Amino acid sequence: MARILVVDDRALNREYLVTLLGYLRHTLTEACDGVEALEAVRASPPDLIITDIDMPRLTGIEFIEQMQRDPRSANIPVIFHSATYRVPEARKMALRCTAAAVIPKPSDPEVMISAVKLALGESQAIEVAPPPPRGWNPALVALMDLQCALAEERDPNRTLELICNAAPSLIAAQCAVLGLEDEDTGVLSRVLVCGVDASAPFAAGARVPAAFALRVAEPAQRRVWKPKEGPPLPGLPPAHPPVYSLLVVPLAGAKGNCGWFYLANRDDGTAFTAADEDLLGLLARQAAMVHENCLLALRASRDGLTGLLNRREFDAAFERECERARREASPLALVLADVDHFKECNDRFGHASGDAVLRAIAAELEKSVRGYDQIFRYGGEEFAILLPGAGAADALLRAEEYRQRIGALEVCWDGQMIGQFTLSLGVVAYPEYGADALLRAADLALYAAKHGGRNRSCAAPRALPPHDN
Ligand code: GH3
Ligand code: MG
Ligand code: MG
Repeated sequence: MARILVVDDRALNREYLVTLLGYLRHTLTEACDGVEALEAVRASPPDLIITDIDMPRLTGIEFIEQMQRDPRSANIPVIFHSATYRVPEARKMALRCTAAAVIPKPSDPEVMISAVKLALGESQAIEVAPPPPRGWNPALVALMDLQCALAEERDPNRTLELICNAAPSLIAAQCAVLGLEDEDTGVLSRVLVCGVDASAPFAAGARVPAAFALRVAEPAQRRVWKPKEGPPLPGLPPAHPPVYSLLVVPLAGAKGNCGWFYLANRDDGTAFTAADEDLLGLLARQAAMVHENCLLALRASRDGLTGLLNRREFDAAFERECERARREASPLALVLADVDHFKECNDRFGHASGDAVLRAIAAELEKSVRGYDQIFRYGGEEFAILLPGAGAADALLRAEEYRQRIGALEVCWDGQMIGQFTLSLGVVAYPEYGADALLRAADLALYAAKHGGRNRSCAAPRALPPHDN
């Protein structure tokens, strides 16, 4: 029996295929995205791959492209098991794949079984994609399919990717580009692309050319078409692939435009229609809403002055990390850091200078924490650092490094040096202290550092007062 690799980011979809094909006595392995799938293929090439298209990290199309570049796996047959709105794109890709079939989700078990038999050379004829039920508009089916996928997606970044990736299939175009702009500076904060090289059109951190910005702003210029015999459309960045038909819409959020979304080169070579514009406008409104919600969530989790994660985020992360440490029986360290004699700075130079100092210290600390460690603004001039996997001795070394870096920091404000600052730090670790006692122990350690003369790191006392444990 054959070895079949099933690639899908949704467990339910994998389970369906594993159960269905398991009955036919095939041996099934699973991967939940393109990266995992590539690793699985390299470790042991299967006889057949059934892959989803929209997946995090590496899409099904990118996975197959990479896999086919390797001669050892170039001839493995592939079945795309794809959301309806990605089917046109998958069909294009299928033309380049070995013995590929494209089956829209949700798939009929019989259709899937015949596709597998055909791909494995066990049968000849196959009806791969049944026509959509009579009376149903395929574009409507595809749109409903996308809406279902969006409704299930919790990760806002993935939601934006889904919207961007769906657009060229829904409106039959060569490529889609979605740009998110910083609301204050107008600089591109993020660019998503589908069907075009990510580096080609617009780079994050750049500004769009004035002529393009005008198209976004002017409703009359949002749909343009030029005959293919003539020069392509002007006003796009120099590295942009040639464009003959363009449809661009703004991402209209509640507080104004937060970017734009365009499709280039309608598949049939004609101009984009008013209906295309309505549909892209609908997707753009959804993208704008997701983006705005994302910004709101980001703001709710960050401290306004320093930009560090705030106290509420600390409480949640602390609980999560304690739980993980307990479950995995791994250490977890907590460092509390308090700026020494900070009040004097406010008193001497004013509150605004104090704010600048806190920002500078926070930025330096943020640069100092490593890998999986997380820093939070715990209170006024206090910071908390969570170090998963670190024991007390390691954390004490890290605390000393924070202390030295802050001690070496020279803070200027309003053109004048307002001096150097020192930190007192309290260090504790699980499992020396139980999760319930960690915070109190860190407080006591910090207290010991203050009373020991400040500008130092102290470990927690060996035993807490009895009522704390
Ligand atoms: P110690 O070495 O004992 O920690 O002395 P300290 O002066 O740092 O401690 P204290 O608790 O007496 O004072 C903390 C000061 O931090 C008082 C408060 O106004 C100031 N502070 C807290 N949050 C902020 C802030 O966001 N901006 C500014 N400018 N000051 C703040
Ligand atoms: Mg202080
Ligand atoms: Mg304090």
